[in-house]
Amino acid sequence: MSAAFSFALTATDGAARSGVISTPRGEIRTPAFMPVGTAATVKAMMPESVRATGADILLGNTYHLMLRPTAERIARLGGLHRFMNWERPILTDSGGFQVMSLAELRKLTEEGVTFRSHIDGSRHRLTPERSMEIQKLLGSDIVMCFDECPALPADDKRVAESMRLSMRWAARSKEAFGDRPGHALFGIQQGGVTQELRAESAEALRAIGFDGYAIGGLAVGEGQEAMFGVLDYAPGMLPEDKPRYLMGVGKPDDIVGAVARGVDMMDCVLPSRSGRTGQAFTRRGTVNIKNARHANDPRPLDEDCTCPACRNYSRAYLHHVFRAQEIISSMLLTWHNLHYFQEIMGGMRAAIAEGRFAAWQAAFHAGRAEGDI
Ligand code: PRF
Ligand code: ZN
Repeated sequence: MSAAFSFALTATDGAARSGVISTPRGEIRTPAFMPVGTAATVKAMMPESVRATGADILLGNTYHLMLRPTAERIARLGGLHRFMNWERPILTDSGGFQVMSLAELRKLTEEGVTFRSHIDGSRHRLTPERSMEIQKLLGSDIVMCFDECPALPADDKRVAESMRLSMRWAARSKEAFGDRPGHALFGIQQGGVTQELRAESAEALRAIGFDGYAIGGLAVGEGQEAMFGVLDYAPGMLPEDKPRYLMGVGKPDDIVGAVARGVDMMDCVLPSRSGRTGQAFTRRGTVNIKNARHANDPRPLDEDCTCPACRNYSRAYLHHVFRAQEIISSMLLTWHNLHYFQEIMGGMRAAIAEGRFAAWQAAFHAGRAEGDI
């Protein structure tokens, strides 16, 4: 075990990259997909099961944990890793984005944001300094800067002002984070879908200097074509020798397209949330398990998948337990979806390492149907 945080690129293929992030809590193979463990749990999954799907790192949320059970309580109980029984790396989001999408009666100022909890209406405040304090109390390995992100479409003036506020908050985040060996602080690029604003944001972040760089403010209503349009240039604006993290993305084809454009890390609730609503992702397309046509189907969800849901259960069974609202339905479909997302990541890592990413990407797209299968 090394005490430092570092990133080593091991292969590139076109714009796609593979590498390893080393942390005192273990290695993260990139491109990496981070399952979301918002409330100190990846819903419906035991941590050892999440690991068995191939995850090297989880994402946790400042916003949810500060409200319940509070960062101070988690710190008293030994930190988030011990609290949730996940000893490997954890990245925590900083809270601003979740305040804007979940909290009530939000008030945004230069200082930070005040809001009411979506759980009990209690009043709270988040600033760059408080977000850094909370993420430190949690014991997060990768800490995110406190930022703000407008929903798209938004006019350029609004996007520019928001981005510049986030860049001032990035400087305050760095100052408050201080020097914490073995822990990393990532900056977050903003600027909507405007190339000049993305360039200005990247320049501001590079001047401050971070251990990694996130691309924020995408997948917020602009659509895949516009997102890929930004990803055609945004990763190249960020330092080549540091991890690049696309926040809150996405569907399997979004993930593949992002890696093709130079992204190293991603997170999304999609595989876990869809698992609970009966949607399964497979190499042939999406399966809606609540559909009546699965009721008598003895075949597995995906013949080629080696996850427990596909090895041991029929579509008919998965359909039945979903319809009966049995808890095992969420467990099995979440496991399958997380397993499939990690299969995609592993497939891309191997393809990049062997210089056959374009062929891998073509095969990925060729095997898929639009709509439910
Ligand atoms: N900023 C932060 N978290 C995020 C985003 C962002 O822009 C997004 C945008 N897709 C998801 N999560 N801090
Ligand atoms: Zn499966």
